[in-house]
Amino acid sequence: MDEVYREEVYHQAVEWVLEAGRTIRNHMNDPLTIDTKSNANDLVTTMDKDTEAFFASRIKKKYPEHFILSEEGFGDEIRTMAGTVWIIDPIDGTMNFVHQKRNFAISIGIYHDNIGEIGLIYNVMDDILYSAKRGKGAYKGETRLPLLNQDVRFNEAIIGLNHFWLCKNRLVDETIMQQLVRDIRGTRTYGSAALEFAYVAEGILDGYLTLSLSPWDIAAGMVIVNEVGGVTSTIDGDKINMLDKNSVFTCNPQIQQNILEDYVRKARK
Ligand code: 2AM
Ligand code: CA
Ligand code: CA
Ligand code: CA
Repeated sequence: MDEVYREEVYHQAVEWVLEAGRTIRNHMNDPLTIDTKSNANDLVTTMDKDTEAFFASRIKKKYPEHFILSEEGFGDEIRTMAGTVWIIDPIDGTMNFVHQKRNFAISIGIYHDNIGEIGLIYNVMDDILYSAKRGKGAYKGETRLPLLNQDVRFNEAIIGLNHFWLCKNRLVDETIMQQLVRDIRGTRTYGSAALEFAYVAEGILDGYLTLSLSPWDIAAGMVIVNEVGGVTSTIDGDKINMLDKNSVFTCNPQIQQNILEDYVRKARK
């Protein structure tokens, strides 16, 4: 993607994200229509749909040649990552949006020919924008994020981890994952994959491990984490496929092998 063009798209995307965030904040106390999707705990609200519709209409009008891959159905049927693709989660952390009224984010990754060029994760209620352009570093607001700590040791790591890892599940032996929890310094569960990626980039989490995420949960985060020297793969260490669901481990590279080889690989069913 041409640098001047990328800069233009970046500024436009930031403007739309901030505008969408403002709208969400202004309607935070409106009555919500909440539906469920795949199961009773998989929520979607009118705010998720309205926010996605906002992005889709703006993008289609200004960039008719771009594609949209998004959660709530306003995007395109994408079968290839060729060209410019906006990968959008209008509200990441819908359960937090509904129940906690905080700790949710707008997540937008802009990819060109399958390469992540722009990542934006906007913590709406805290008004904090994490952003990155490939090769240009990652930012929290106006502040450039430093490269990840080279000295972090496995037993000092704090890992974002959903509690389902510790319940009986189809992917891993939970007893080995319980041992991992004992061996590291601590775990956190924030309930927004995008924010957990942002925290890995910020260095306040050393990794984030998750069983099954969609492209829109991770597209922006991968660009941002990459810019501070972090790495993202499936839990088997394979490359992420942006057209499918993936298990995900994003982390400081210092702890990647430890966790994937010594725990996840042994726990893998
Ligand atoms: P969402 O809020 O956009 O659905 C919650 O731990 C994290 O997992 C959120 O980032 C959430 O994104 C994501 N997630 C992905 N698939 C989910 C599902 N089926 N149900 C609930 N959360 C899901
Ligand atoms: Ca959802
Ligand atoms: Ca999501
Ligand atoms: Ca969502």
